[in-house]
Amino acid sequence: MNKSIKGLTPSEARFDGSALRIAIVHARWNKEVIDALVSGAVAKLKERGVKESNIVVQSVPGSFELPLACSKVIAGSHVQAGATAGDLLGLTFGGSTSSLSKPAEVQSPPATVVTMPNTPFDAVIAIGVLIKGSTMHFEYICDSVSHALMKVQLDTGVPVIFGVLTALNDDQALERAGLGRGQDKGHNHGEDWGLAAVEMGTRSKQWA
Ligand code: DLZ
Repeated sequence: MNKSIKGLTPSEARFDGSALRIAIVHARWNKEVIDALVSGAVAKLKERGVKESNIVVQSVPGSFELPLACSKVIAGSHVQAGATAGDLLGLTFGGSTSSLSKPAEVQSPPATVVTMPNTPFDAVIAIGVLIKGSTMHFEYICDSVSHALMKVQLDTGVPVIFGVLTALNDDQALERAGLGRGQDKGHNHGEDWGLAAVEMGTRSKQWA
């Protein structure tokens, strides 16, 4: 059997993630696959030196919610000092609950709020798993989410890594998360997305 020519060629450069801050925004639909993909991405981020404290994980219900959440998370990294991106969304990051009772200076802002850069995210990884059903839902969501995620990265200048599986059935999704049911478990694409985030986060700093 001919070996497939498909696949990602590793970069010749080894990118150092130790100075990067990366957000992962993931959907909760099809959680078994999502969990493996998120773990794969986090493992590669850490392998490339990204500090655990600089990896922020945020969840949303489904893939359709990913573009807005990514956009808010990116915007939230530029809010007033003392607030976190989580404060902006009023949600949870990386296991630590961002308080709804915000620091005093954020609860009672001065008359003129000076927006100053907090620590911005160097890249965001959007992770979702869409599995085709019997209606056109899949086609509409795949199309709108991929276009919207592209728009977020072009509008903000922050790399958004496209970690959305668009699978025709459960097996395709499982295999792309390294969870295949056959002898060949497949490859965890989350790992590629972690590496892509480090590469694009580093490069976009250089290109700035
Ligand atoms: C509704 C829905 C369906 C049917 N399938 C998926 C899916 O396979 N993967 C996914 O991430 N989300 C799915 N959703 C949820 C939508 O993305 C979205 O959360 C809801 O329509 C609410 O906006």
